[in-house]
Amino acid sequence: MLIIGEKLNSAIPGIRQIINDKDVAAIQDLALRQVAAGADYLDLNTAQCNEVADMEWLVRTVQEVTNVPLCLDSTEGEAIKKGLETVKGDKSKVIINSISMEKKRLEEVLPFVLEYQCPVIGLTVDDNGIPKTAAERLKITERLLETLRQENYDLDKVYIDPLVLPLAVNHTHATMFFQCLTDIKRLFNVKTVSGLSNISYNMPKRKLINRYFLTICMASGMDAAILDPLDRKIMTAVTTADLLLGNDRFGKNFLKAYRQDLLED
Ligand code: THG
Repeated sequence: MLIIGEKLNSAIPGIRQIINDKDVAAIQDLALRQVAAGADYLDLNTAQCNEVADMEWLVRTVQEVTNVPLCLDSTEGEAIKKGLETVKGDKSKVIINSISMEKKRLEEVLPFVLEYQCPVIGLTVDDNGIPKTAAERLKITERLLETLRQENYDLDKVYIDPLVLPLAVNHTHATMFFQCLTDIKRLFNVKTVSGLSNISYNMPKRKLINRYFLTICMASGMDAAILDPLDRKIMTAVTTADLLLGNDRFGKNFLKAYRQDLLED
């Protein structure tokens, strides 16, 4: 499964401070530690700061120390634009996080997806909000994919995020999410992604719930996750689930993680 490291997000209070302080060493340390821990991509979010200017600074600062591809996490066209302009190297590798069927967001961000032909995360939300049922989320997925198809965009580059809602609000939120993942694969054959941690909102033992949720999502066909790669237990769950799901030929990655003493009981 593709790992998108979540740590460089201004919604995390400590990170907001680091971005406001322009603490280059702290950002670069977090970038390098996430990559060393197995992140395939780094998510960058400056929404709680001076979004556009800080996105430019963050992209530059991260790319000074690593070539790992970036996932630009913003709902604002201007921040995505600035991020893309700043990225050096292959811009068509950048994941744009995200578009949706919300009219304003689609109009603002879609042009950059098309200009650079980037992979894109599509949220199952429209101007009526996040639908309550799996069926309605599939309808939005269908409309989003149709919009992209009309623009001759390669649908292999789409990651649909069916959006996790807290279990504490409704005990069916997790099963509905698994249903979305399997249905999106079966009906549309596109990739899926999730941010996971909303599932445990307002519950004790959040990390425990997140970890079990992750493995069921993987078994339901999830292709990518935005998570904290510095959490050894969640990374152990990813490595072990990939082994069990037949995504790890000869157990090569599992054995490598074992030899590096990365697997936690
Ligand atoms: N979907 C998409 N994008 C997203 C989300 C999503 N972007 C934002 C968010 N959800 C995913 N990113 C984060 C980033 C940080 C945390 C949660 C989600 C967070 N981190 C704590 C920390 O680092 O201190 C705790 C980490 C931990 O559990 O160990 O809370 O859903 N498309």
